[in-house]
Amino acid sequence: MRIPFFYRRYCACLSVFGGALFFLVFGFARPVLAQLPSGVTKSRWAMEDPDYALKYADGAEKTDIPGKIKQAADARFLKESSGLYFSGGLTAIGESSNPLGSLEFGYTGYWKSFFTNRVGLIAAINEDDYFMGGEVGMRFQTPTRLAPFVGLGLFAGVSSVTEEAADDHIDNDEDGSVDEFGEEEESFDGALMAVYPETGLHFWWTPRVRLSGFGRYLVTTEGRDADSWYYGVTIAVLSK
Ligand SMILES: [Ca+2]
Ligand SMILES: [Ca+2]
Repeated sequence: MRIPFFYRRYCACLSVFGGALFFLVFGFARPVLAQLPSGVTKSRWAMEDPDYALKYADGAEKTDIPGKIKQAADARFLKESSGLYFSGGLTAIGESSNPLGSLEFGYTGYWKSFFTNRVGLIAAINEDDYFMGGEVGMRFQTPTRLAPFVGLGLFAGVSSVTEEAADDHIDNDEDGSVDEFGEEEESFDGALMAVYPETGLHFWWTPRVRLSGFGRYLVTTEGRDADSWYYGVTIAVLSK
């Protein structure tokens, strides 16, 4: 019996995304998230960092509320730190209702406390489609513990995209039956580039471990039909 394609797709995507999430949490995140977020009980949250510790050696007085807020938010000490990041994400190319699970890893650094750039590798797959390649990007953020950011990135790689084709009166897969249930055609296969604006939020779990969520809009060389949203979560471990 033929398993309905949307069910197969759903399962394939879930397994990729599930695998990514599993790897993210148990492979990379668990050791670095083994401790509670810094500063649960104290507003001087980043005393592990020598620069921060020096700056706030004399903490704000109990009654100095603005001072307390400042030291609880300040993440300017991150300037010139860098390290590895690892992401899991979910995207769908163009009109495909068929999301791809993605994995991404690379290296990122803080040139300024409010400016980062990165270089990385990305692979996204589901049962039918994939894209993989390299990417570079930069982001501007507030130099704070909880930090909204905006950024720009560039992806270059290869991709294969399959679309549903059950209502175009063509036997796309040449199996002798026209527009059978679940018929598909390969709409694209080859080099792919995309630029993307993105936005998201960082949270410093500890002065070294950063969690992020982001949304990107991929504007591809395959035309506006292939543009897509890409959502992901990232963990990064940085040091000076
Ligand atoms: Ca057919
Ligand atoms: Ca067809």
